[in-house]
Amino acid sequence: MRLYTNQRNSAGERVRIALNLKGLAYDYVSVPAMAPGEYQKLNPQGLMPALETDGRMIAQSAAILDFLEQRWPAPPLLPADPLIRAEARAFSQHIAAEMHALTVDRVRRFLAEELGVDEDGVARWLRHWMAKGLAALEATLERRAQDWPFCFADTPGWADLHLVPQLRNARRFGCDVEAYPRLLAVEARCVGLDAFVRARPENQPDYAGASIA
Ligand SMILES: N[C@@H](CCC(=O)N[C@@H](CS)C(=O)NCC(=O)O)C(=O)O
Repeated sequence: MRLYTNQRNSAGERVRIALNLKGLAYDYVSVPAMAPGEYQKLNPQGLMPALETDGRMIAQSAAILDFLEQRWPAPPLLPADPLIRAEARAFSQHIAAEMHALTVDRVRRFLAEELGVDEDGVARWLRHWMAKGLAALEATLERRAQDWPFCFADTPGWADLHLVPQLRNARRFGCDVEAYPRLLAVEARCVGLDAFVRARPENQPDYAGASIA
């Protein structure tokens, strides 16, 4: 398998963590190192990550995670119980669709360069959507059926691999994350684990200093 990504690609970090948790080997392809337009030809969506396998290209981190989970069910990233599984998916989707999608680099650039929003305005936009999202995630963990050490299980999985890269982005946007103790407790349990450590931006071959995506 080949993962098209780059070090700062937080949606790609989700997939890197999943591959590591499942013990799957893959080749890392740094998209910025490709010739201009080459990646778009392989992945018409043009966003990172994408996974190449069996001669096909899968776009979108959620679709890739779904593929990995079905093709290599062990160890599972999703809870077996259908209700808890749905809750883990909803938690993760909130990060991907309601937080990351509104704060990603191309949105920040469009606000600044096309709509003329000044630096302070862009910062307010980012902190608004982040704070709203983090508050919802914290409340979700508070209402869980059980007080698991990770988001929805005794082992790290789907929700945790979404949470960790997003919390890092939140800090870089200047969000105060101290108001979310349950999120921080899960993060603290994840960050030292080998699967998470190996997926971090600074441990990727194309790392070139901290940035947000
Ligand atoms: N919903 C997509 C989001 C992908 C995405 O927005 N990736 C960003 C980096 S985290 C990207 O490719 N940015 C480059 C660009 O916008 O051109 C997923 O989960 O895979």
